[in-house]
Amino acid sequence: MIRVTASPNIAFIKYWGKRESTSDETRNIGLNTSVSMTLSHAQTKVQIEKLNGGMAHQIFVDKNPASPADRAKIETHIKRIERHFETEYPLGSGLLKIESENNFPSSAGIASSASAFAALTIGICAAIIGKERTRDLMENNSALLSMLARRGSGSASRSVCGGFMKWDGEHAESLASKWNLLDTIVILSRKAKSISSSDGHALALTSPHFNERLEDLPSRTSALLAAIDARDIHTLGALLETEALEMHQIAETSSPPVHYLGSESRRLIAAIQALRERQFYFTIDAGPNLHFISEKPIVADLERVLAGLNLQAEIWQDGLGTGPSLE
Ligand code: 2P0
Repeated sequence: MIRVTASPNIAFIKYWGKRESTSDETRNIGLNTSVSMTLSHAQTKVQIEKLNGGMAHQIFVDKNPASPADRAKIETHIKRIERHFETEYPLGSGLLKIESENNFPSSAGIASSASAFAALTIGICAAIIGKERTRDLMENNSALLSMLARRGSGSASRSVCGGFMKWDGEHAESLASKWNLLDTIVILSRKAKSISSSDGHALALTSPHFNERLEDLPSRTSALLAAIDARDIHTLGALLETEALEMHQIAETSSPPVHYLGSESRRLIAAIQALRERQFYFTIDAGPNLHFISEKPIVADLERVLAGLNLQAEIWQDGLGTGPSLE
């Protein structure tokens, strides 16, 4: 039995817009460098067992048989990892029973495809090349795992290690910082988004602001990396907010436009921006929920702001994680 856990990551500099690709090897490469923090408490757990007989892999997601779309993505992922190792391991993985489960609420603004494909990549590798060699990759060649995970889902390239990750091109790499930041997630809505991230990526290039964003990003990214190194929460926070609002501006000015933020998200953003002194800063994924990054716990502050706005929300407390595990 192979057991893997991996956590999602929250992007500080977003992956939004992909390079054109004509092969599986070049799938899901961002047009810009992105930077993220891997979380801790939110986790995907993947359990993999080799089947003795049968005609097909058995795949379960959150205890139910995988949807045809999820099944196709996971089967493709097994094949691409088998292909990668086929010279040394021509027998591949054999037929597998794969069970994937999230411990966090779905559609909560926590990117489940990142943790799922990071965990699946490690688990499928273990089924093909064995646990010992996979552990060796986790310690000494996370770039290979990151590259394989990326081809399943771009953001998964940043979930194969803990801490902070920088993804540029084929794979992501760990940053040295161990700054113990918190991510307090305010879940305003659990409605599944109407436009998938993959469609959002494709539409991003139609925004009239997209090229300007690509020009601005190298200096924003350098400044953000320097703020992480210096543990400067205020500089980091200002950059996080600019970046998150810009990603949503790109989405909203795409043709057709993509609206991920709802009126409640906007009211909360405005109320937070109006606070005179604060130690916490927002970032937002492709959804209506807000992530607040801080050094100290801020749940009480957020509850006060939410109460003042008469907003109902669930709060998920998370923070910097140490990366995937394989048993
Ligand atoms: C990110 N997002 O950097 C950005 C910010 C959402 C908002 O990466 O098509 O699910 O599987 O490569 O990784 C979401 O995109 O897209 C995403 P695919 P993915 O985290």
